[in-house]
Amino acid sequence: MAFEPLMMSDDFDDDGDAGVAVKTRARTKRPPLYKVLLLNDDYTPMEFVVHILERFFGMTHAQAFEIMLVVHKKGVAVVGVFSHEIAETKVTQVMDFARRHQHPLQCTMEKE
Ligand code: TYC
Repeated sequence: MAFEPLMMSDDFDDDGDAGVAVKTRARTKRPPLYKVLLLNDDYTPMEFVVHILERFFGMTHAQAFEIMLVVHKKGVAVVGVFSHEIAETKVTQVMDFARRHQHPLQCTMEKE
């Protein structure tokens, strides 16, 4: 046949989008952050807590003393915010150090 009708399936846009270009934005989600919390107890010496805050959280003595007092008075304080891996490392470092010195200090993390 000289003029064979063109079938949709031969060539044309038959996917129902009428030729409209649609771009989906690649979603780059920031990873969640985690708060590291220090808990009060009746037995861990204040100076030991101050030392932990200096050693593992890079605080000056004055900052460390201030945060230690917040925990002592309020029961708990956020001592830093980190990626999941770093937060986990901080918690482990604090818990290991406290256990080695036989203090009952507790440190935990929670999603921000
Ligand atoms: N409450 C403790 C005391 O009186 C001091 C302390 C502060 C303990 C902060 C734990 O996370 C803590 N010796």
